[in-house]
Amino acid sequence: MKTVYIALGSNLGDRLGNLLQARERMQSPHLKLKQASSVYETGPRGLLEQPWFLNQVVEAETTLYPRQLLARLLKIEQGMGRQRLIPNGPRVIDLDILLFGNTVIHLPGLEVPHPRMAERRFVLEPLSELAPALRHPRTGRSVPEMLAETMDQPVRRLTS
Ligand code: PH2
Ligand code: MG
Ligand code: MG
Repeated sequence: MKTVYIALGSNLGDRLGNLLQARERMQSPHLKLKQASSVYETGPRGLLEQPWFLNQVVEAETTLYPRQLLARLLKIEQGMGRQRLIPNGPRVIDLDILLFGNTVIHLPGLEVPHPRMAERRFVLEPLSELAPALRHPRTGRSVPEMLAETMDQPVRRLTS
């Protein structure tokens, strides 16, 4: 059994509904969602000319192997109608494995920890709610330490 952190993002259609639906679809005996962060509205990174995102992070426990978990997440993205047109472009739902226990993985199509998590406030802000004491398995840096360097990126916590 491993503790995993998964990032959710949506900037097309009913963004809040998409996050909710993805959480419902992820939940299973092999992937038990334990905690969900607040939802944040966040300025687009990478490709700037696209709608703002809603982002959230969930903590889950899983008996799946990393490859199996990735396949599950991609299948949920597909089932929710995700089209891959432009890299980093607008999407109904994006489900990214951030951390898989303390495991470091370099495989084609699967890099864990997520290679860009340390520079993304839209990941670190929600992650800091769930696991402030957690450290990056490769660099050893804490979440608050990484977060402090991203404070110029616009995010707004939604009140629920
Ligand atoms: N995802 C990206 C690229 N840029 N920007 C925000 N604010 N939120 C995202 O989830 C996001 C992004 C690629 O996956
Ligand atoms: Mg992503
Ligand atoms: Mg992705």
